Amino acid sequence: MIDFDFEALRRIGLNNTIISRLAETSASASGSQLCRITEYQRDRITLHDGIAEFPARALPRLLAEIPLCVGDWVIAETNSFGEVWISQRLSPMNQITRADSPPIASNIDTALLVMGLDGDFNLRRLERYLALISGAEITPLIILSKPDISSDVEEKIAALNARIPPGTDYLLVNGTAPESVAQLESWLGAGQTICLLGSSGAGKSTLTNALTGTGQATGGVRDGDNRGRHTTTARSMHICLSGACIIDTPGLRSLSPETLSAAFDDIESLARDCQFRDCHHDGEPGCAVAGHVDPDRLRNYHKLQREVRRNQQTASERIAERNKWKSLMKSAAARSKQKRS
Ligand SMILES: Nc1nc2c(ncn2[C@@H]2O[C@H](COP(=O)(O)OP(=O)(O)OP(=O)(O)O)[C@@H](O)[C@H]2O)c(=O)[nH]1
Ligand SMILES: [Mg+2]
Ligand SMILES: [Zn+2]
Repeated sequence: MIDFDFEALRRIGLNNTIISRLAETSASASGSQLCRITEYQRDRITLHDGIAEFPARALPRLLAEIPLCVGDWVIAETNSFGEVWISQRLSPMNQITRADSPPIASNIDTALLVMGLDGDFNLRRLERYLALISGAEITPLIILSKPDISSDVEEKIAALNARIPPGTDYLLVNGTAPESVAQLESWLGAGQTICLLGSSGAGKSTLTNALTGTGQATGGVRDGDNRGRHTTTARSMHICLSGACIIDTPGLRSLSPETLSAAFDDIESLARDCQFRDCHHDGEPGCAVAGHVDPDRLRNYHKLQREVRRNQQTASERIAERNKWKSLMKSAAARSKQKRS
């Protein structure tokens, strides 16, 4: 059986459901600890044991079977070199996941769906988030941010009321005003775990800062389209002044031009030596990239670049592009009909 300090772990969200799942874990050597993942990045995991945070790694055989995420409860062991290795994961009481993507967060009591009352306001996107959350059997709470700087607030609220399932709670919260953030109090009891979801720039980190009294980086929104800058790049858990645990996440379309450049800086630095500035690295003369980078990696880079470009397009640009495409298809169809007849 694994030793654990209930009082200390309660601070980071331990509850009876999780304790009952400890029985599923196989008996381990002494030195095994029950911990929670408080930050998950590609190859860097941070654990909390109720007292402090420390870095850890996951055993490859575990990762091959189970994708880990922030909020997971795990068993960790310290080896003779002082390295901490995660050897098991307790099956989560719930998990926020999107198809074909790694899980977003585990063991959540309430999901705060943060949406700006500015240009970010989009009921179809909100419905997608609601479906994601209710599918995971997690209580949603809609946070309508930026009421202080938005127009048509009453119309937007009326449209929201007409659209969301009855009984779904929502609050108007100005994340930059402590008295407004205080409305959240009753969802933030000690030991509760809250997860923030919403597009980049919606105000998730601003809210996290207000609730924890700390400084997650926050970013402005781009002029003109109210879109965010993808300031937050990793999912991380923090402890609120009220004793609740809060998980801040990057805007779900988490690929920004900056993260793409950082992930492919080898390609981008080689590309500076291509003969042509707009080289596509696809057989052009004087290309410094093709042949020097794994072709599959190059293909993936191009694919992700297109994705970033799509994410940056505004809705009207997307519609214009789709219409252009449609009319091209139509004239192509007309041409082939003409040929046949
Ligand atoms: N006036 C006003 N500004 C807000 C409010 N909430 C957030 N902001 C501002 O909006 C900008 C973006 O906020 P963030 O908290 O960084 O947004 P985020 O959701 O964490 O964005 P990502 O990390 O990119 O996913 C910041 O400049 C905030 O100061 C609000 O309720 N009122
Ligand atoms: Mg953020
Ligand atoms: Zn090139």
